[in-house]
Amino acid sequence: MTESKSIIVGTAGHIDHGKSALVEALTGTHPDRLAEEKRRGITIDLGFAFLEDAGIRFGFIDVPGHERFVSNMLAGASGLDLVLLVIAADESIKPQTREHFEICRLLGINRGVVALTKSDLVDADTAELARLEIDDYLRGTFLEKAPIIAVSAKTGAGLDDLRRELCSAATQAIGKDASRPFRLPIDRAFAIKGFGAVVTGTLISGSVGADDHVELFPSRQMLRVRGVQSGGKSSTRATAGQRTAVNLAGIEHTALKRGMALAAPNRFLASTRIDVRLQLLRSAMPLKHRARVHFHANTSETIAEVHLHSARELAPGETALAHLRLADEILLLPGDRFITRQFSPVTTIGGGVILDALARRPSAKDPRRTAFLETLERGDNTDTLAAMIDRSRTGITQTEIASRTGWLDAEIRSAAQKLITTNRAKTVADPLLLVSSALYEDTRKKILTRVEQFQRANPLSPGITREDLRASLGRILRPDTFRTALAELSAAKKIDVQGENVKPPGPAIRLDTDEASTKSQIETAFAEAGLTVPAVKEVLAKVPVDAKRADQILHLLLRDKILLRISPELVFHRDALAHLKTRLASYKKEKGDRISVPAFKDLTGVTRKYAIPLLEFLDRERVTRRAGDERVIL
Ligand SMILES: Nc1nc2c(ncn2[C@@H]2O[C@H](COP(=O)(O)OP(=O)(O)OP(=O)(O)O)[C@@H](O)[C@H]2O)c(=O)[nH]1
Ligand SMILES: [Mg+2]
Repeated sequence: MTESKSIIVGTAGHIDHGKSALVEALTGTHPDRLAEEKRRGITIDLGFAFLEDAGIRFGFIDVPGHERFVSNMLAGASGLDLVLLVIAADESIKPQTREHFEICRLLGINRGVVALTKSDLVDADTAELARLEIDDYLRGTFLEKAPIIAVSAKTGAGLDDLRRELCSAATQAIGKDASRPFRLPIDRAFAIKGFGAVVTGTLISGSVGADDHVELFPSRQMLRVRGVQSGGKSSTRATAGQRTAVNLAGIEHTALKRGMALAAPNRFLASTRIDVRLQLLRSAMPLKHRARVHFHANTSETIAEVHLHSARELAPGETALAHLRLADEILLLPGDRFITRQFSPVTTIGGGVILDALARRPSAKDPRRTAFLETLERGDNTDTLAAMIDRSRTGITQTEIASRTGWLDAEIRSAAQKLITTNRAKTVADPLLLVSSALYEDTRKKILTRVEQFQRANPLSPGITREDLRASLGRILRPDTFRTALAELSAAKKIDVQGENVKPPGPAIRLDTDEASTKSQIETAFAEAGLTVPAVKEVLAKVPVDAKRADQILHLLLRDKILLRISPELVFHRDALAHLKTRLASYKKEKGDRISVPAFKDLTGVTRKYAIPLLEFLDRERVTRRAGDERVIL
């Protein structure tokens, strides 16, 4: 059996036009749940009902028509695949017919059916007049060619036609993608005795089943799914496009509410700054830079401050790229739609689509933002990824790409691969870290220049250390980028990496005649002195090169461990120390394993000034161990 298609249909329309009655007539379920709704005969909050017809599983969301409850309507409208625009034949188009329909347009809903309800109350002429008005109103919109079906919830007239048209629209609708990462905006939370916390919502992406781990936004708690229901029945897995109830372990229902969301774990981040394409309705007042608006996206609602990137004001009917600073954290992804409502009085003024859900704070020093957003808006994954890499400056990881785009891992890999094969980006780590080819080339060039420069300034040095080299590259460079560039340059023999040191390729250190004789002069001075070594300063004062170079040559001898520094003042030749160790070994054989400081002085012929640091050195080397006033020879 083929999986049946799941489609979410939402009602829209003015108060009292018969939305709830029509849902009941179609599905057998009256969607009003609250006692207050029943008492007042109006819908206040979202109601739900289900219908299976012609292999299609419909989830109905019934919304309130009252202007005071538009925010509830918005929580339901964002997940729709189809709109059922309900217009009463006896009243025709009224204010919330317009407002709800504008909202559907702004949310990008692109398919639907019009129901001309209460047709039993009007004569043929009135019905025809209503049709003409509706035709006129819908011209140029996504419902221009939609069927307008006259129905009556009271007599049942037209219901079969309406069902047929809903099925045909549902067949054409694209529906939601179960293979994408899981995301469920929450529209209700409650407790069921014996089960605990339950949330419901329209499953807009992916799927969810018992024992899944899910992340709650914006709190980022990890929760376990106890069980799910989809389309009003319990099931092992709910898939995208279904009304879904999720029973959650490890949380009280009081900690859950509309506006939160469940999502695939460790994949997304919550947003507070978003860059968007903002559209202002023709009916709205001009929107000023820095105006505050009510912001609705998915089931959530908050306040946003609008920053226009390139104007002081947005004119009615116009669109612009804008930055919205949200008062609360919300889980949002590029492509998500939103609605803006005027701060006061509260009316719907516009909406739009999210381009960058993790946007930077607006800044005059960011002239490339517009071009960046226009690239994102064009929606080509490869170009989008390239633009994100460039904008990131230091590169972007697999995790960052996933949270910024909502793409599947396979989509990320495919876009990355295209950039790599066309030399637009370079991968420098596994798991994926992509940097722009420009940055990578720049890093390579800088490494070569720094290594050369350093060696020219310090010809006797074994090379610049990795750490100094990395620090000298100036900007915040990711360690992986540096490591990869260094490894590649070394493999290509453009640099020579020895342990911690990096130098230009070629023989280690070329000493000129003076330097070479300085080196042997220093070595000889210490070799001949045995344990009664001279002061370093005295030795360096006699060499034929300047103090700086003399010091570097001394360091060369120390680095190669020909000389050893055992205390800040004392340097010994390695042969002298080796000889000392042999003498201690024979002392142990002849006189036992204990030696006092005076005995050590006698043995070596050195003064106390040398004896103590030497013994401490031997302790460190584990040749001796201190025991009271004496040493044990080990
Ligand atoms: N005669 C007649 N009455 C209808 C029909 N449909 C609905 N009604 C009546 O109209 C009134 C309002 O219907 P509802 O379905 O509650 O209207 P609604 O659009 O859901 O209203 P809100 O949810 O408050 O926006 C009720 O008294 C219904 O019985 C119809 O087709 N014919
Ligand atoms: Mg109703």
